[in-house]
Amino acid sequence: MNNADLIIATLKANGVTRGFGIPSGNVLPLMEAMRAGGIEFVLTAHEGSAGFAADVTGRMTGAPGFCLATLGPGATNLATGVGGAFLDRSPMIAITCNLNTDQLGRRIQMWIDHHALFKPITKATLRLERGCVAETVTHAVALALTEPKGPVHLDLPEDVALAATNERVASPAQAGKLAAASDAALSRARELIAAAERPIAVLGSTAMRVADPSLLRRVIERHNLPFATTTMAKGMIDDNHPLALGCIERACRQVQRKFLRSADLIVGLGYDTVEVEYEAWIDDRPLLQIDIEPADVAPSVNVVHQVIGDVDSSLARLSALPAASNRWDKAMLAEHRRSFHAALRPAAESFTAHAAIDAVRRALPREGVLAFDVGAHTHQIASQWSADAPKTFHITNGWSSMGFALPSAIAAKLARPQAPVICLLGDGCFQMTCGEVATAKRLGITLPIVVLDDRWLALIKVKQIRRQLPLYGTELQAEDYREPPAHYFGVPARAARSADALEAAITTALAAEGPTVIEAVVDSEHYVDTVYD
Ligand SMILES: Cc1ncc(C[n+]2csc(CCOP(=O)(O)OP(=O)(O)O)c2C)c(N)n1
Ligand SMILES: [Mg+2]
Repeated sequence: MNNADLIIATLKANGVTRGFGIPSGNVLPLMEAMRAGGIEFVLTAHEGSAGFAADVTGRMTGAPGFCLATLGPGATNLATGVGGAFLDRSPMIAITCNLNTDQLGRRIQMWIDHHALFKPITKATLRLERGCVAETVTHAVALALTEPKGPVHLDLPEDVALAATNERVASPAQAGKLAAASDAALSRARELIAAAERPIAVLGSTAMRVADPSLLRRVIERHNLPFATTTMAKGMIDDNHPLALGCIERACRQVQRKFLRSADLIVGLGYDTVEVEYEAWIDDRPLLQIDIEPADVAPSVNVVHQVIGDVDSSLARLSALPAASNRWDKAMLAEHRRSFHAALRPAAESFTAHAAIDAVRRALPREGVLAFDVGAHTHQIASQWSADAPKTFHITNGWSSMGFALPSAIAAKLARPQAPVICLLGDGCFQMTCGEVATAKRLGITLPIVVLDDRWLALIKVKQIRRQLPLYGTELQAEDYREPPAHYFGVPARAARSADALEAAITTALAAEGPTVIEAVVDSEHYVDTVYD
């Protein structure tokens, strides 16, 4: 056994089943160990995509996602995906395969200091050295899985990869466990909730990672707490729940802000400010914060109490404390949902982006998974979509990088082959990442790839309009979209110019053997009203 075999055996013992990346000569020892050791290597078109795919694999499987790249430009490309796992807190092992040890630090083709590169975007960046490889990999896995979860980078010189080893595969890593919050902190939290007349809970991206999502629902129902979510927390409790208020700080955010400000207590439940700062929307409302760490807040935020510790433990105990009551009634909440959803869908004669998004929702079965991308469409999708189950709604909102949707959809489909999965992305994101259409083709996965063809980097166009700047440099294409090509890399492409045509095309694509590109030619003018209102 060489060290590359040992690394792969150790990752396998920790539940890793596949890794995403692009090889070079220096990567071949690790890839060969993957082939022989039974961890699937998935070739992507860009290392950034490998990072995003690993991020979503980590979110969906519970084991760290795994991505690998060569040195220098492979590492810098990979960094875009690794940064996502860092800010969005997904467990990940990212390995760069380097020159031989005696070449490190010299002026040699492709070499840069990987540890300096990865330091600001990982929980740790470690060098793999002979004699302590199993220990280092096991430590890296434990660290990646310990809250706050995140990426750990490992640098593997080629001579180390190829060196024979006597080390044994270590037993699976034990993730560290956060201390539980005190009982006193929880009873004070319960007192505040019980004293409030109009409390509202806001679920955020820490809540997305709780081990037992049903605890969130138990707390909400126990204390009759209306709840809103951030973009990433959608689906943790059914969006159609009678206490649901919908997503905040996305399309029609002013409607949501107004409602939130009618609360006399905001309960941040696993709310991570990386998605949006409290001060953006909370005004002077008192904040009860329940999370793994004290929130980063501006001095203006009125934090009245904090319950800091393992969130599963806090939720379990809060849901067992005596039920609180308040003045909310379900009819009021239902009326709020109705008016919010009406505002999101301004009437138009044309085929609007919002109508396209509703068509995608209708075509995707309830248990289906959506992976989507970053742009004005993100705002519209986040507010409009109804997510019914945990881990069915994948986006990056901490990192917010374009190019997330397609590799994430691929990873989601590989992680849950039985689930219908749809990729939904803007035309700008498609241009950035369309090489991954070939990846989906090679994998032979059923995957409708729905592109919202609005001819603009619409989010930035909206910002130009808001700032009264001329539209400059944000138009992707001056002429109207024509028919799409017959195929991209052998993947059939279709156009959809109405909601019905889109729904039908997706239904067909979900029954096809491989991926399908569906270009929805939409009018996104309404973003000027609905996005950043
Ligand atoms: C890697 C990266 N580059 C730039 C941005 C800034 N940005 C955010 S959204 C966006 C436009 C995306 O365009 P498109 O995919 O067409 O979506 P639309 O806004 O039209 O819905 C840009 C350039 C980003 N978030 N990530
Ligand atoms: Mg666009």
